[in-house]
Amino acid sequence: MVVGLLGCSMTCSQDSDFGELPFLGIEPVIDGSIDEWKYIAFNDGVWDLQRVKKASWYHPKRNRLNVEVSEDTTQIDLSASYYMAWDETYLYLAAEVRDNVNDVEEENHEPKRWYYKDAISWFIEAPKDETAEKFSLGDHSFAFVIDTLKPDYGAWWRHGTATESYVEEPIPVQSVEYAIKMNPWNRSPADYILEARVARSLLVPEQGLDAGSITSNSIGMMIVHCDPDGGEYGGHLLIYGKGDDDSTWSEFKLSNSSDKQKQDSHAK
Ligand SMILES: [Ca+2]
Ligand SMILES: [Ca+2]
Ligand SMILES: [Ca+2]
Ligand SMILES: [Ca+2]
Repeated sequence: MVVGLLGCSMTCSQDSDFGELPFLGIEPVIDGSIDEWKYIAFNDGVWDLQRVKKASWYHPKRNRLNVEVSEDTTQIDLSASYYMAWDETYLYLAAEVRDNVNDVEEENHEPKRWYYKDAISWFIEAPKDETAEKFSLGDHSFAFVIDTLKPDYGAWWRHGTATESYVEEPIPVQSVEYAIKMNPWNRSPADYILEARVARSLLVPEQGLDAGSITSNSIGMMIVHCDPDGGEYGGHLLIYGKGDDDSTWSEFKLSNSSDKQKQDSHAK
């Protein structure tokens, strides 16, 4: 639907309205450096609050950056580039982030409360459908807390099943790998690179579709980037969507793995 409006000149398909997630022909090492695949992945530049404000899905109550008393009120204190790709086994998810405060502790901590901590979550509906749902079957959130101690809740999965919505649990350890590199540019101790991969088998509903059937389909996607900076609910960048209603998430296509020509052009 709206992805063609995002100005994603680098990786958008020429002949459709979809954003397109490239197929990775290499197997990245999940180590917090994304140089080996960032130039192949989908990326549409740097996002911050100023850019989100101009997007069609912007809502001031949901999209906000807290400016705490101790912070420089003239500065945007969070900006990020996101990278996404896939192969037969995994979705690859990464971000390069400039931040001013690393904040992963909170008074009312619960494992599922990644949204009260520095965290990035990719909301994915697979396959994308036309029904407005909130974490029913096919809806997923893969959230990564930017805590280098990698606690049990550091990689979190909110999803739906055939009978339940808002199932909250850690991403099964055998289905996820992630790495966080702090201060990668020697600019701020709160800057980070997140590199992750999640097994696509998690996207397969308990019944119905098999793993292969989503390769030719489109997925819905939204990114939620949380930045509390010591505040309560804190800052949230919502990108490509408006919230838990999956009908607001933007549509992305998983590019055809055999389309080598397109991969080559992405790599340039
Ligand atoms: Ca890497
Ligand atoms: Ca911040
Ligand atoms: Ca839906
Ligand atoms: Ca932060």
